[in-house]
Amino acid sequence: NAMLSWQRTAYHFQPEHNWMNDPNGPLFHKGWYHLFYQYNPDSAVWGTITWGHAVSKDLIHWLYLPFAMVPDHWYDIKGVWTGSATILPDGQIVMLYTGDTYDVVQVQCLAYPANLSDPLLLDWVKYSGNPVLVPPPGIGPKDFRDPTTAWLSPDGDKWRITIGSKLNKTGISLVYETVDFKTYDMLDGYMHAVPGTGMWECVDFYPVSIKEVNGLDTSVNGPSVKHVLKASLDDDKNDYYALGVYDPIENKWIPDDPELDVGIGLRYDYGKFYASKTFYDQNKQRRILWGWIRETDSEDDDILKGWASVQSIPRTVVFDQKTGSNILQWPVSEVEELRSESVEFGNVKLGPGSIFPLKVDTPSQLDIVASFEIDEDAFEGTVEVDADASYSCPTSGGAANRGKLGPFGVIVLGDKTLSEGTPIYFYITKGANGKAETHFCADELRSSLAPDVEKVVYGSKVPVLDGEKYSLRSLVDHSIVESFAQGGRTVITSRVYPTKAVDGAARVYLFNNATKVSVTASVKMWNMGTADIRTFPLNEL
Ligand code: DQQ
Repeated sequence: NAMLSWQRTAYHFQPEHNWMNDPNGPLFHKGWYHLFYQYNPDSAVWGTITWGHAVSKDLIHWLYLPFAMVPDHWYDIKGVWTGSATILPDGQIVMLYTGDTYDVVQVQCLAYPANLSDPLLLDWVKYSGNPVLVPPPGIGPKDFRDPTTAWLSPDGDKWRITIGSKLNKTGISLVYETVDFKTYDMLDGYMHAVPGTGMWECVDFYPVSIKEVNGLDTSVNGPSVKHVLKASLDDDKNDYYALGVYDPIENKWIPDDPELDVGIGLRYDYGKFYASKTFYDQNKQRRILWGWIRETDSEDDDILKGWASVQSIPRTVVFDQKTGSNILQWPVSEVEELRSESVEFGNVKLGPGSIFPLKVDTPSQLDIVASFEIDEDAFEGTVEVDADASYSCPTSGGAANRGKLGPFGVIVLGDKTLSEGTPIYFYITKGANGKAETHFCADELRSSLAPDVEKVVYGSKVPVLDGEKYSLRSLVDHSIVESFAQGGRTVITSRVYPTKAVDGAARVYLFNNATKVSVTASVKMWNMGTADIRTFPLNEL
């Protein structure tokens, strides 16, 4: 199978070889975006982790740099684990990360660039007094990891960080205060705790403006600000967030809606997306989110391919001023640099049970924007008494399961006969009370003829407001499909491994598999180029 080479992505960040997991310490410095990442130099499976390092001018084209940090001290010899960067007002850069010690205790460590005037930040110094934090009394030695970016305390004279942990089955976030990043005081209590959510990995905590569309630096707070608290749940390997308000005096974060608290409510992504991290991009005044997207094929195939995992296309994050109850995620605009020829299909009428092939040149590298309007009369007149109130994408049986008002959407990475294909679609349910709910799903059940890859249906509800069309955007890149509904209210990332619908043999379709309603679709698709991601020739420095 030629090393499964067609699965390699063309414009997602991934190392040349071997295993990658969490994004670490993203930052912008002297004209370059820096991405560090959990990396195993020895194989395509997780192991003793080193910090890989790459830089980019535009978040799309990347140069691999030498490792930033390797496991070489007693306090990180079992792995240089996840961490975050803080840029201080005077321009200094502070990196805090978790070390896995020789006796398997999780400790926090400090590192900084040897030479701030180097735009590439090639050399990193580990502080001689490391570790700077060890697990506090009552916290397990293996439940103390992934420090956040620091924010300023209310007086502006101290820095605060939060670190995820757990007590029995309650996920918690501990907060520490420091002046110099070398010595710390733990604040009383927790910033937040949610029973039943287990260990909180890779906590993220940041402000979003409820009035402006620009991003906010991590220390900003005030009346027109809400705070996002995110935890990566070790128990189910998904990233959950909630919107709330941070009281810096009490050092408490209170969720806007306790029923949508961290770990029991909203997810960043209803597919594969984990251990994510944001940073404030002072270059373009925006907050950018990165996430680790693992493979869902077998470990044997990963070893055969010689690589595993990609990073998501970086996404801007803003508060959704229309719903007021979620964030919006959207691919950074730079990804549009990769767009070349486009094709457009306007007003395609899709009767119940129809399918419409779309012709494109590079079907495995696409940026698809589609919107759908449903036939109002049929919609108004339709009531589903059994009310699919319990409909949920994961248990629905996928796009083959027909309802009166759905599914309709696109099929990507399909072959000529649709023996393979991944439908990305909307499914509307309407109860006897006339109340409609829209679900956004990605169906992998027929995504691959290969037997040993995960094939599930992903998805969740998506708010669709009065007057809005049903709209989606999908970035297709060989073995990954990242899909955004309603401007980024609900997001689904799928890894799929077609065996026939590969490269130029793949096809794209519009479909409407509803039994009752007709749909009018408009779609625009761009061929996506291949990003330049390569080793930086250091001798050219
Ligand atoms: N990955 C790192 C940890 C983190 C986990 C180790 C999340 O620091 O908790 O590779 O994927």
